[in-house]
Amino acid sequence: RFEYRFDDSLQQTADSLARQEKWFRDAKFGAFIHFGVYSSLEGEYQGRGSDFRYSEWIQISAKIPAKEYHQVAAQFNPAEFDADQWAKTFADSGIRYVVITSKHHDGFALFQSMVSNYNIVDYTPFKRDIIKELSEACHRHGLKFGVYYSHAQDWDEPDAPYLNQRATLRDIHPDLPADFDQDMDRYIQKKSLPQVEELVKNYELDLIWFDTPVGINFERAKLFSDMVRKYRPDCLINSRLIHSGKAKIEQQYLPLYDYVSIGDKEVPTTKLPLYVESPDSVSSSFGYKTKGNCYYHSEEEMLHRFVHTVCAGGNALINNGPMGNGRLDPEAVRLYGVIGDWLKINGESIYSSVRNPLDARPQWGDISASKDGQTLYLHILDWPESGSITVNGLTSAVTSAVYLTNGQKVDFAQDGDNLKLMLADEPLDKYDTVVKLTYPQD
Ligand code: FUL
Repeated sequence: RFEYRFDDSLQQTADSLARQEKWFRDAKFGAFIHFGVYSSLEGEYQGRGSDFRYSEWIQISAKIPAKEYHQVAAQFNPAEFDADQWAKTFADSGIRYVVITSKHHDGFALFQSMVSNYNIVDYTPFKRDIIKELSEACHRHGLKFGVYYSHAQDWDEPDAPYLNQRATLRDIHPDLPADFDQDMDRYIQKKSLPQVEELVKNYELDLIWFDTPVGINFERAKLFSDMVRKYRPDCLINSRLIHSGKAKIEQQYLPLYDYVSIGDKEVPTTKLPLYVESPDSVSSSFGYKTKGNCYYHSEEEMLHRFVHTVCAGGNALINNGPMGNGRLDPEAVRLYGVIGDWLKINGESIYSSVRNPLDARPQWGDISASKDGQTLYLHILDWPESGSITVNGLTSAVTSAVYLTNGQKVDFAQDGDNLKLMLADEPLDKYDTVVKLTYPQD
């Protein structure tokens, strides 16, 4: 499934590594939030659009002209939004950072903007700045805070290019003059660059998450990167500033951003040379969706996706789509809670861990390690009927093996680079029983 290809010779810059090490590499678990006008439509508009998997794409999938979408925006009123309650829920689930859509492709901003009045404060009856309230609440609860910003696509701006999968520019902007000449730089100068400036100047951002860089070349990417670095030198930038999720990473672009966002919902399965983050979601959509085709992950799938991502050497940024009334989706909260409860017992195998140092991913599950390499964490995801598992590729002698669940010893026998562990009859954890190996290295 994982199609990303990296070149092992790629090197991140010292600045990027330092920024990552401040908090990002230890955090592992982030909450992604897709919230906006589309949340109130739940994936369907006047009977159209529900077959498309992402509800935040409703303007395109239902071909809603900008003028009509503005009317929906003018009624957007998430009256029950409670930033403190959101942040507390995330923190209680072991989440360490939050990334929310400050402006998705529909062009509507969740923050007060002098650049465009098409924003939550100036355009809706709600009138409150969601980005401000949430950033403050997150920091109060010890969470890092970042924003998603769609810098290239903006369906509200005829000058912005977009991935018009289903609708054309003229479906959305039927009144455009026949000789309209699209000019991306005009859009960047007028809206996306000044809005990014507002974000980095006015909010305490720890991270900025760019997306779908259609038409973004080195020069354009540099404008955004320089703007962020100028005002917030510690703020992390993701690779979708210039690469789409599937693109090949090139060394020359690495100074512009700090870490690699892999494809939507991709779970890395092999160890990766660069630090990555997987934009995953609790469901098949990012925005809240109740109409048409949509499903949620099972508890087991969710936890296993999370563990594989961390063991491959990355963070899992797991999305929830809050509801149009401003409340969190209860099913998302429940799934976060499953990971959170598991982390309360097994957190040391995740936070501050590093990717699997051994050669291959084992059949029975996955492996993470402590930073000093002296501890291996065996995540047994598939409990063996045989009652034992083997670990291959060890380079020194294991001195102890215990279950993280209850601290009890696990019997083992090592023969050179192979270790055999004799397990209990039943898993100690429903989804991932972790065995901690003490593995002294020279
Ligand atoms: C994609 C976007 O088009 C989706 O709507 C979503 O934001 C996802 C994380 O990135 O490329």
